[in-house]
Amino acid sequence: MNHPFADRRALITGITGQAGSYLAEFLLDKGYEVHGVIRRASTFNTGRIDHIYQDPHTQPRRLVLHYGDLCDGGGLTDIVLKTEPDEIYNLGAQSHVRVSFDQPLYTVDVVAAGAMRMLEAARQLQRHKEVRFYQASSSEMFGKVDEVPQRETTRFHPRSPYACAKVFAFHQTVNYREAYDLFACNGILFNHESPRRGETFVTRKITRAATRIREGLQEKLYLGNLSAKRDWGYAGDYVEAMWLMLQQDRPEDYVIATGESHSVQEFLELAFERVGLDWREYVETDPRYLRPAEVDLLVGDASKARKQLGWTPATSFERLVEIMVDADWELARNEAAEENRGTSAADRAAESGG
Ligand code: NAP
Ligand code: F7E
Repeated sequence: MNHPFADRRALITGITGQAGSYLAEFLLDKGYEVHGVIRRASTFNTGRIDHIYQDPHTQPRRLVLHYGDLCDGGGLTDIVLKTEPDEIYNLGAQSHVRVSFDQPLYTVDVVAAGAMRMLEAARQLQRHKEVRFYQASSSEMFGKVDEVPQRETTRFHPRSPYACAKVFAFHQTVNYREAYDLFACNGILFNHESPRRGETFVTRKITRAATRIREGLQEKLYLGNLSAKRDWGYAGDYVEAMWLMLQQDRPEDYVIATGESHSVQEFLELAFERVGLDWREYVETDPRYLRPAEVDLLVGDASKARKQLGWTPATSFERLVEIMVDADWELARNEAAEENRGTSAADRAAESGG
């Protein structure tokens, strides 16, 4: 099949994460050769991309993985200069806001200095080849919001080490665009979720718990602040916007959001309702999940992206909850079946004196 983008190469940091895995699928579908930076870990961390990683002996290889770390500038530069990508997507991050209060300096190193290391590597590549750069900026930068809804011009008021680090990376991306003429864009993405969301983020924590409780695998769900409101979209929709930003004539920054805001409690209600349970019987609050400073309300205005990129979200809030609950329900049913198989094998062994 002849792909219009078959001669394009992309490099993704954070390819093993939620958004990185959807972006890799999206670019491979378009015909790109995709390179990803992965961290060496003591256990496998490629679960979200195993289904698109071909047999290494198959030629040509369209997905290639490289060991690297956003804390290691030399290694990143080597990867960028070796792979010579047309497009770089910097999605790697310590992305958990609550954890950033426990590990502030590490978070700043990965998120703020890490973005700068990638920008520097891109600047070096640009000396002999044009390259376009996407920075994964975040609605968390708006923090204690100055206006509702938030748009590209809304003042930043970050409320966590993570958000402060993202503000630094945002400004450096603009600075490299202005100082070095690098084609660099910030996508200011509001929360995006999916069945591939990490299990300690609130949406996935809820859908895992609701379905596990339904299948008798768990009794309670402990949460923090239920009144916080977020603009939740589907991660699969949002990666297209990242790509579209790098296909424009001029590099700019864009808000990507649904324009709707819902509370954590609304998410809870819908998720438990889908499995036929009343959340009030199972949810308890635990102060461990509260944050030293909270972001109370986020809702984005993506009209610039709609007008200039032609991008609109395809998945509603209600549908997003359904997609996540249904995927986790299947997982929970499999876990329950596995547990029963384990029990009956043990029963059989006991009966036969084994
Ligand atoms: P995620 O699931 O937490 O994925 C983070 C990725 O970064 C993983 O691949 C992780 O690798 C990698 N990573 C972490 N530390 C690293 C390091 N030191 N060096 C290299 N890679 C490292 O995050 P996501 O939800 O896909 O989000 C993608 C990006 O968008 C992040 O930058 C996030 O901050 C930003 N963002 C997310 C949202 C959202 O709602 N999801 C909204 C706005 C912006 P491992 O798999 O090895 O841990
Ligand atoms: O929290 C509240 C919590 O951790 C959402 C990251 O992708 O999106 C994400 O950051 C809300 C907060 O996501 C629990 O206090 C209540 O108000 O799912 P979250 P986040 O902090 O919005 C932004 C855009 C990013 O850029 C980040 O990388 O839910 N909440 N109880 C809880 N949150 C968690 N995690 N766990 C709870 O038990």
